[in-house]
Amino acid sequence: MPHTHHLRLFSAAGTCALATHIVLEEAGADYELVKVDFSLGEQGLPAFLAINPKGRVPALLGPQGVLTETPALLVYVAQIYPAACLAPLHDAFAFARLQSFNAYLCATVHVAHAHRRRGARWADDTAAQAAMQRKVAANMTACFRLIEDELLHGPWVLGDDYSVCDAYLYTISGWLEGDGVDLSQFPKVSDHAARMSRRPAVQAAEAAYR
Ligand SMILES: N[C@@H](CCC(=O)N[C@@H](CS)C(=O)NCC(=O)O)C(=O)O
Repeated sequence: MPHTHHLRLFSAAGTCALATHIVLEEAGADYELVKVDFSLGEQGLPAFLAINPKGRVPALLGPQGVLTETPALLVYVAQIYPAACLAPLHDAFAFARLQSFNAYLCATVHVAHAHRRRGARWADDTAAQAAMQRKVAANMTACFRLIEDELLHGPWVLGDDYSVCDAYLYTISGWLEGDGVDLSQFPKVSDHAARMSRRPAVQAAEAAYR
């Protein structure tokens, strides 16, 4: 089947949208990058809200409409580019494991991280926001202890086969230093990040923000 999926990825530097960006590069997808400038608050302006009323990146615009939420985008790209082998598409249990890993990053780990700079989502009281910030390093450490010991099978997240989970893990593990977490306590995650950073797809995606 010919690829007729011209895609536009709405992304911003230093965000979770890097995961989808890496996966589009891995797939050799036909896409263009649209950068949303957070320093100008573009994510909250009407032009972007017309694309994604959530005011967040990533958003992926394709021929059938806009998709949001990283786990959905990652699986979508893996499914429309099956030849790239970015997900175990024909093994229900392995595919559920992939979804489970991505759901954990999206709903638990990313949200734990967001308490550092986005505490205003949960409390107006500045003292409460500061208290949430002080929990970030401990919560991220606990999340990555679980990833290191239980979830990252090695060498890739799902074991021998590289998948979209790896791009997502790499993206979020890149936030640890800024969150005050020493990555050296997680040797498998550190080694994973080092291997990821050498992949041409990762280098191409990262270069787009420099
Ligand atoms: N659950 C969403 C989270 C998206 C999200 O929160 N993106 C952040 C960047 S990492 C964002 O756009 N923040 C803009 C803002 O809060 O104004 C996903 O996984 O895609």
